[in-house]
Amino acid sequence: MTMINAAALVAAFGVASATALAIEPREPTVADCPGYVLKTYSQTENAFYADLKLAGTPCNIYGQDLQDLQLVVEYQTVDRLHVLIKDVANNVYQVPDEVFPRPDGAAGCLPSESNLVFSVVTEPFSFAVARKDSGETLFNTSGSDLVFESQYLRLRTQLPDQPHLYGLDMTGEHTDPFMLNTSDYTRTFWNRDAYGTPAGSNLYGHHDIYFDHRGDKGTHGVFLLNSNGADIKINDTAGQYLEYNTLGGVFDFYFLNGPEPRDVSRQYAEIAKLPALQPYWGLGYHNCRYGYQDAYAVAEVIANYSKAGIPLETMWTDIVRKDYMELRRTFSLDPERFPIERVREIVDYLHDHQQHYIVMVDPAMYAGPATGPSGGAYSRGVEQNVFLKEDNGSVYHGVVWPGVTAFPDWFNPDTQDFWNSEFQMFFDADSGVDIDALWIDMNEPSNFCTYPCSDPAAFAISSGNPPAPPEVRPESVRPISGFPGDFQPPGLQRRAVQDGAMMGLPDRELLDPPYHINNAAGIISNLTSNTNLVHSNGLVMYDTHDMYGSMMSSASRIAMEARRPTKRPLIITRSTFAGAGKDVGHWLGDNLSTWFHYRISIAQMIAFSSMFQIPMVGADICGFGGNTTDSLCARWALLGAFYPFMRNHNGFDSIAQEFYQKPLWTEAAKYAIDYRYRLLDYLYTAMWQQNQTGDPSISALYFTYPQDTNTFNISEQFFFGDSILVSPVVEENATSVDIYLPNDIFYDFFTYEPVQGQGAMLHLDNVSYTEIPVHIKGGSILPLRTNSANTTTELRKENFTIVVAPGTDGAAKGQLYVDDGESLVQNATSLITFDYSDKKFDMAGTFDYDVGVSVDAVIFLGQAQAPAVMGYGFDYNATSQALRVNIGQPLNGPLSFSL
Ligand code: MIG
Repeated sequence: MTMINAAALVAAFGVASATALAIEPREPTVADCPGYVLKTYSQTENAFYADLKLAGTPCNIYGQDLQDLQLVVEYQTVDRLHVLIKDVANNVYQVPDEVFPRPDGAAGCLPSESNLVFSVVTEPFSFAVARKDSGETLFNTSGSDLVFESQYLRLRTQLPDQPHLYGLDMTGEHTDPFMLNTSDYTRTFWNRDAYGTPAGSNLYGHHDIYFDHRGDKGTHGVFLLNSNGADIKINDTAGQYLEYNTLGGVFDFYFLNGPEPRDVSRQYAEIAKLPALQPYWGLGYHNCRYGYQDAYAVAEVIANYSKAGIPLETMWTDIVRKDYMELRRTFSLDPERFPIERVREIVDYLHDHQQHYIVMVDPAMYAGPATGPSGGAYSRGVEQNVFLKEDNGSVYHGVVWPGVTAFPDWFNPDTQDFWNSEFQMFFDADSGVDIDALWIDMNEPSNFCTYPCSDPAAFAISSGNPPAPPEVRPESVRPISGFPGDFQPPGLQRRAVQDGAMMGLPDRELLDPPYHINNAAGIISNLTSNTNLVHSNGLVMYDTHDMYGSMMSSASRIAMEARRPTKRPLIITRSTFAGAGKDVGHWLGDNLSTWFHYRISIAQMIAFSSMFQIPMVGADICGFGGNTTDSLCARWALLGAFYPFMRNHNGFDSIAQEFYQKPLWTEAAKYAIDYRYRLLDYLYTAMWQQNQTGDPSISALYFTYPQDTNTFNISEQFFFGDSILVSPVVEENATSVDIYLPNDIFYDFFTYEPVQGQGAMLHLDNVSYTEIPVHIKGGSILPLRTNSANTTTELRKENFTIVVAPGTDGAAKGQLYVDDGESLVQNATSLITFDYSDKKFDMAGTFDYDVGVSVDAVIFLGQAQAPAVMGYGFDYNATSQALRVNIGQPLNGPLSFSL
């Protein structure tokens, strides 16, 4: 292997760049790039290493071509293949382990055991990944040359025609609400404050994973661990392809075999980490608004909910327009409108009534003198040296809500202490605002100051030149199998963090790189903190920008745990990077009160739950910007009751939309919260299951019916848990909806009547503004609370009713997980399983957590007739074909009986 040291590499670049630029007669394009050739390789039992050498004259289009790369291929598990293409010298920035801990692939798996096969073409270098059993090619880069430059990476994979692709973040693009477009389409990663979540633009998150669903040929996933800005282009001009264009980093791919969609979710969770389990109360109904004028307005809202009889679990307070902060400064209280005594009264009142309180925290600290009860966060931050800095060592200043602000540097090891202590001071239960959970915003990070603040011309710069599609080359594939195993792999270490020194390749154009991604805000430094800022560990914002929100999330989780060490933190963030779900949940940002945003929220929620492993997700119910309408807000209450995170949130200049504002909304919301709460343990169990295994709690129809091609592009229906199919009405003033029912047996959730799905659309009429079509999938058993309650604390005192919905084979299954709902470490838990087959019902499992309630009844659906004799009393309804068996026994041990 040729290893060259960092200094030599830098010198080589200097020469290459000077020469190339001096003699080049015309602007080179990507088509001039020479590609790489695989020179030497070596292998171990489960890994393959190769040297890649630039195959000709550097093209240096958007930076400088790297001469020497290393390919590392690891068979990590039977279903996961890791393919890393990086520089030999390890100078190029890679996502740090502290932000995204790498999965432990050390144990590895033998290629002979793997379900995936890796192969390479040596010249020009390309690689492919295929399924072992069917030979189906999943990924194949032979159609165009690899480009690996200091500020631009490109790799293209061929795909089958008309592929069914999902993921790569959800941008709200209205022409393809769910399945990715396959022609002339770009998805951009560059986290951005995106008011109105405009269609077809980069929004708040960076999740570079796609699911490729090929029906009966299976589903697989491709995850690229890279945090740099990127355009992913999907097109069909040179055969169907998907092309990565990133502003840097390395190609760090994980191929996930599936072959079922849910397998891909689980396999991704092994890399991204399992999502945090949320407190039970966090699944209750939340109300928020930007613009409550003072503490009295907040108190009034709480009182009005109670007067209207709408269960309010949690009241939220925002930052500005007189919301709780003084002059919108984080860690301050407005002394006139939100005096600490009044705020504490509100919090105490809420806590006395089993309700909760949440406020917002923004990362940018007001760069001014101390004010308010715990004012002075900025001066403490300066003293502790925890803010992002300019080259000259002075604190970097941007402009956010409070005015001139400084941004915490989450890579600085002292920032966590600073954050913990600011939280302790401001939110301390004895003297501060005793919040139960946290809302973090503006952490893309957002900056109102356009770059460069004095130069409006910067706005003009937008998308880059799309590279010309090269010809498809014939393959000369050399499969790799049976590694001999006598080779010692070279170290895979990323460079150690060096204090102060800049990390990553030197001499890059960090503020406005030559390749322009399709950032809706223009150049990458616009409306965010400057991308040439250097973190305390030497990493630059150019590379780390998209992780800022995730890092704030992790730091905030630790700070919340420090305040209440025994309780699960609930944190809702706007900006996320891959893997954020292990710490936080997410709301879908500044949507508008439109039917488009109502509908798209379903696809977004499906993506966050089943593809990105951030299952605590929901959109602002009734819409954030603009004015909601009577039917939109009523329908949104009904749909929002099936978001894992159910919150009504509204902008300051919109009409009021708290559910009690209109009788229709009140009626819809009461009904919605009633069924949500009866289903709350079912939802909690689904969330727990995802926390244990990565099985998604919200999913698309094709997850359950992967062979049914009609389901592939359904984005306005979804599964809530494994068993509940939700099919909302999706248009203004409509009282009907066409829904798809796969060829399977379903039961109406509200009437219990069986509905045989025909693999066809079904027209539903007379769906009033306070109703939503919901079906139970045959084969399921649901644990429901018999009655709803006003708070989740009261709900936990309600008995259960078990609903058995037999499948076409007459059998059904379900489970119920119960614990105390909020402790990080549980003393006792119960995992109760339900089974129904051959007319026999069985409840078994563990019952260690004392739920303290009873099973009122077991209701069997789809019963053609009443049983002749039974050990229990029962009621039979011939119309709905539901048989209710009255049990009335404590839920503390097994139960079995036959019909
Ligand atoms: O620039 O805190 O997405 O939910 O109400 C707007 C005020 C700042 C954006 C959030 C929104 C919140 C608002 N914030």
